[in-house]
Amino acid sequence: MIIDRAEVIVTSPDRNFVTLRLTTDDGLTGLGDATLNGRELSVVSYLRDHVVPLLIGRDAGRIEDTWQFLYRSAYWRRGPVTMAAIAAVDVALWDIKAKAAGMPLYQLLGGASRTGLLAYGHASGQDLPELFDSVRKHLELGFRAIRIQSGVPGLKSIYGIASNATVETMAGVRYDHEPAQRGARPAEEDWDTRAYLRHLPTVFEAVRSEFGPELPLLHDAHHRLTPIQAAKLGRSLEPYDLFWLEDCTPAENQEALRLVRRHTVTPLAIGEVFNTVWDYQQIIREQLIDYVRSAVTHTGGITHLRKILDFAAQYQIKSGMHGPTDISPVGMAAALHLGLAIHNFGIQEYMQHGARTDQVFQQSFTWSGGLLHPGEQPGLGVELDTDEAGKYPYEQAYLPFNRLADGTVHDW
Ligand code: EZ4
Ligand code: CO
Repeated sequence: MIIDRAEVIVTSPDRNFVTLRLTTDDGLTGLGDATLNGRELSVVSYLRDHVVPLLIGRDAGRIEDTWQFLYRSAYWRRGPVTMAAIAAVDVALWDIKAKAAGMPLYQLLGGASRTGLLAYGHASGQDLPELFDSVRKHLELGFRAIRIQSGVPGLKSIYGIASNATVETMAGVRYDHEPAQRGARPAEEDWDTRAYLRHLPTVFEAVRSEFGPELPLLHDAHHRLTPIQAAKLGRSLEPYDLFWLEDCTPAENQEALRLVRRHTVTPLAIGEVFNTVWDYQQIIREQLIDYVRSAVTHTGGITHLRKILDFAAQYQIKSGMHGPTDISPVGMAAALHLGLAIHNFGIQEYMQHGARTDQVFQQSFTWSGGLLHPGEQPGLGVELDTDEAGKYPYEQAYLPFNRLADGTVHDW
């Protein structure tokens, strides 16, 4: 099993995706997701210009060795571009190994630890009627856990609200948001922390009284709070029994979470923008979080994320892998195989992809009873239709950014 070909495929069916396809001398192919939302072409260059030439002629079976070689031989370590590129190679090699073994990847990772993966969807609304409608639509789609994002009176446009309301998917109509917008410049959104901290508990109170105490509810503060503001929010949401409060601070300063923990028992999830175990070292060891948000795609692949999650397991910290639409179907499949195999699975984020995306990527996962399953095809269970992919060339798109009322740039 020698790597014979390595192609970097960029396609933009509903949004931009970067996929690495490796082919071995005996004709097996493996796919890896390298999509970094809003910075896609930097990973394309990292792969095409610096990694692909090193892969040709390597033994496709040597996954750990290839990971260590790509990480250490670059000298410049870590970072989202590097780690997304390494992730794509790693996942493509796992795909090939599992296909060679004739097994779905989760079998190679130790076999299933559960029958399926609890997944949460994104409900949102500018106001309560819109939000309730969105929650109901998600319940109809079979979700058994739901993230709640709400507009804040006085703020025009904020993270997490479905501004275009609906997107067509294979399953019908998706009712959630897609933050990256096509165009030459990032969109500007506005933010007011005090207004948000006042408003959000009233939203959760209304949702609990409408939908009852049992439904697991989540919320994403999306890095916008200081530690003391995060502590206050966590405490004020305690009566509504959140499954988790996500990214309450940016957590680049890991010890900031100590202050949050001291003041609230609301469970915390962090890490979608992290890319190595070193970003987690302190918050795992000091048990400052409850869920690891990293995606396979952004954390050096299955090889590295598994090490993070095994470390987390020693502290009863569980997985909560990032699963927005900017994780491609290939990255989602990798998450599902890993999540099915590990013992400390917590929950999987699941935003459905658009219908065009599902045509570019032929997938074999299943969704039933609120649970995802990666399916029984050998490997990841995803194939890329290059003719379909070729119909959708790259389109520049950026994530938005925030400004406060006085014009200061704020975390988005
Ligand atoms: O903003 O994936 O929990 N999910 C999120 C996402 C991220 C986007 C960034 O690319 O925070 O919506
Ligand atoms: Co998030």
